[in-house]
Amino acid sequence: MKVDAERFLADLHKLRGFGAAGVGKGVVRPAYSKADIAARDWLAERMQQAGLTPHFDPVGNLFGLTEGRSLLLGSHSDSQPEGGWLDGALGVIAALEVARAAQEAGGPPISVVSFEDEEGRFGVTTGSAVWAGSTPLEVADGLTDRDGTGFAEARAVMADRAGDFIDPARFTGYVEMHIEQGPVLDGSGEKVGVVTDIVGIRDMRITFTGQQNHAGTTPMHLRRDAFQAVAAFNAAINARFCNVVTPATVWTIGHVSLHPNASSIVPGRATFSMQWRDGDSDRLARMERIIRDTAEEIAQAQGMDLSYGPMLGLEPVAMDATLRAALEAGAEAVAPGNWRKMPSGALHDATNVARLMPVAMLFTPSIGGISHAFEEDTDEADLVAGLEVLAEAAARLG
Ligand code: HGY
Ligand code: MN
Ligand code: MN
Repeated sequence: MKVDAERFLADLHKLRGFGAAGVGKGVVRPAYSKADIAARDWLAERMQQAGLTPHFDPVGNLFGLTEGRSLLLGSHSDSQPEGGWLDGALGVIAALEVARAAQEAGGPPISVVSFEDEEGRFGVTTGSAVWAGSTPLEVADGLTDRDGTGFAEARAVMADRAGDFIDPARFTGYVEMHIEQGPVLDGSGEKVGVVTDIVGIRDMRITFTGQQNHAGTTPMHLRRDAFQAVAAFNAAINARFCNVVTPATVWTIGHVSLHPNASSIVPGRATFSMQWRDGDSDRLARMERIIRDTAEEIAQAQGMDLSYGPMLGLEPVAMDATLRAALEAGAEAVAPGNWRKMPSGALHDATNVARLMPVAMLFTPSIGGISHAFEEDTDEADLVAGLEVLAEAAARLG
């Protein structure tokens, strides 16, 4: 089969038009938004034109199916609240191009998927987590986004398109191409990364509730200021994690909501996201203990009530040796001596799909290591090199 680089890049730029925003090539295309659904409808059309049968499942995952058993390629086409044009989109459009080229060449059989809510408006990689059974649909339906909208309500918007969940036995394996989203390949000048494993993650919301009060009349020593509790919590865990983490461990408080969020009111309530990632499940568990103990101590010391949202998590996952070997052979063919094996610090749908079938991933460089930001970008020559590696690997596996 022969992939068409121009057709691939044209489709990638077309997808960027859905939800184009901000500076440069930024997009705002969160799961189930108008832009996300319009992009999925367009993708379904492109799948049909490529000779695939489009199929939406009950959570909005879009498959482009070929007949019989096939390799599955893809990623996600939803974005972060502020995202780049390649995160997820690259893997979906590369999959579409490889499947299209395979249709034109009369094989091998390749299907395509764009998972829904990979970026976790509701959970963590929600669409693939439900398909793979890591999150039961009833549990997902109880999740809410940061504005309080429920997953059940959000996915209902696509109900008129939805068929059943696709039987994973249709697929022999899953390969996901993605931008690296970090500085390694950009720093080394290598063209391709073949992923060895994907880190694990834990994510939960924590709420401190104190006493809302007047910011002028309430003496400092009488305050129960929920923001001060968050600030103390953050300082304390940064210090306590020192004994437990490695240089590869990461943790983030990425969303803080203060109530009522006004300059003349001592905040009575603070809800914040606490997320941590590492390649070792035991370390993730030790960090959880520190988080919970620290939150309890601070709540006690500062007169706060403490509550937790549901704890979401995915375990670290190793890539399948056979699929990985096909990607390594593809990388060596396309970029001889100029690729590397590397772990993934970002999470991907492949983590969930690994419960259903063998999975593997390849990375292309990210300029400046920037992602989850409008500035995210990759040289088009590197995007095309990645596409060629994916096609090579698919041909070998086919
Ligand atoms: O956050 C992640 O690692 C992924 O991009 N959802
Ligand atoms: Mn992604
Ligand atoms: Mn992402």
